[in-house]
Amino acid sequence: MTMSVLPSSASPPAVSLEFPTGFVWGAATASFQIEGATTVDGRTDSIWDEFCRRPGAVANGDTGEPAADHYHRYAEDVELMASLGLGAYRFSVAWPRVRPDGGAVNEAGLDFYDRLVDRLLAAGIAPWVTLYHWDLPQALEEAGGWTYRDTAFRFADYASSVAGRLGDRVAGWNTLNEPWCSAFVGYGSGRHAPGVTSPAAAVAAVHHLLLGHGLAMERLRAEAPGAPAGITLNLFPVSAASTAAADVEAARRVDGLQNRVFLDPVLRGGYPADVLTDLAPYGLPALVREGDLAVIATPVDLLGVNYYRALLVAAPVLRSAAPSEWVGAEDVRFLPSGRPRTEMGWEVQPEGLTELLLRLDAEYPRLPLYVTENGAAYPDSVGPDGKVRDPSRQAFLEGHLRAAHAAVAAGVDLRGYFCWSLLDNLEWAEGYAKRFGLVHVDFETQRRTVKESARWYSGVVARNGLVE
Ligand code: IFM
Repeated sequence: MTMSVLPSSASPPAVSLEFPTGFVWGAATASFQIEGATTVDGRTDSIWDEFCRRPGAVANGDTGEPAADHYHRYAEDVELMASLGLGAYRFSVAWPRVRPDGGAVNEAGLDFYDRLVDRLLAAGIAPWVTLYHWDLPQALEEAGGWTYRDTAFRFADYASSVAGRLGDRVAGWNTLNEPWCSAFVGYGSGRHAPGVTSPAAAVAAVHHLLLGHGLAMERLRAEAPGAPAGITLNLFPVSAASTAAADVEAARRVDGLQNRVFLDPVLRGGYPADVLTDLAPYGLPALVREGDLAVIATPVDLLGVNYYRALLVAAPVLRSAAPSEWVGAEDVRFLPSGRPRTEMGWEVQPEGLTELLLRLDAEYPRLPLYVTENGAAYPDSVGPDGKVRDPSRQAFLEGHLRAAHAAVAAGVDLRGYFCWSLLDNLEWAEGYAKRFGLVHVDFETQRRTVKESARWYSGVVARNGLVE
């Protein structure tokens, strides 16, 4: 009798981590971060144009010019997407192009997105539109911005203009991108435009952004009934650094401000009771008028999840009066968990994505989820051989796709994944130095170079998943 023994060097059989049929594979960008052409075809200033002019507000004095000059190079960029085999492209529309100064519709501004959408469709790429990725017309800010209730209604009018023109071709809609940043970073810590540092203003912005979301949902339902629509939130698993009551309380506050203050109104029709109490000193209960919560809870077809990392939270040790994003919990501490960090200083925590998706599925059931952003900045450069070798980004993406797959395997209704970002771009107050792209951009020459991680991601897209 003979026995066959596998040689010790034999590799185990390949295991496929396939995603569900019809899974959407894409990449994402945002208007102000890539378009440039800030004064072209009738566009007027957004709050970010104004903010970039403030000395010291943005690293290196960087501005929205030229960004990746996508406004003029969109055809080349669509070709790049097609060459990578992407199935979808999530981009945002610039409000100050479509309604300059927040006023009348500017057809020339809409024409740009019309051309982009048609070009995408011709390349077999599904257009996913975000209506608001932070570029509020400066004129509306001067009238009160998101602290002013009327801005929510102006946003709905703008949403109608976009849906009326593009609604016959768009595959999916996000009303707002990361209202946490717009409210708490824009009006709380002031690290982002419009650079206001007022806790009460931040809280007013939360409610008016949510109201704007609900009003825009109603307009999307009317003007673009065929395509799924929802909101995109930047969500974080939050854990307490210890079981000490003060740390547990700090984690509750952070989870409330970061996650539940947005999730619950949209998906459950009301602010969480503890958050309402926490934010009462800053005026939240008084902002909520009759009927607002029903509008905000207009049913969504999807939740967009932007995931970058998890938060480990501890109670404050010192009190300071510095402006903060953490309204009412200003001096909360965020502790490192000892993982490697990206160029943003953010720890790489792929398992947090599984945890987050499982939590959303458990607490807000039957809701289709899309990862609308996930990615990492690393200090990439073009080598002498013309290649951009970025193994850290590839490892980051692979880890997070495995984590997403683990959630799918556990039964989560995850329907898509958009890598942040298609192109290197203006990383807001960090300027152009932080490169998140799958495609490297030389901002002097505007030359695009496909990074090695993009070639790898292209293979994942082609196989509808990973192979190990
Ligand atoms: O670049 C941003 C994007 O605009 C919103 N989500 C996070 C990204 C990385 O910071």
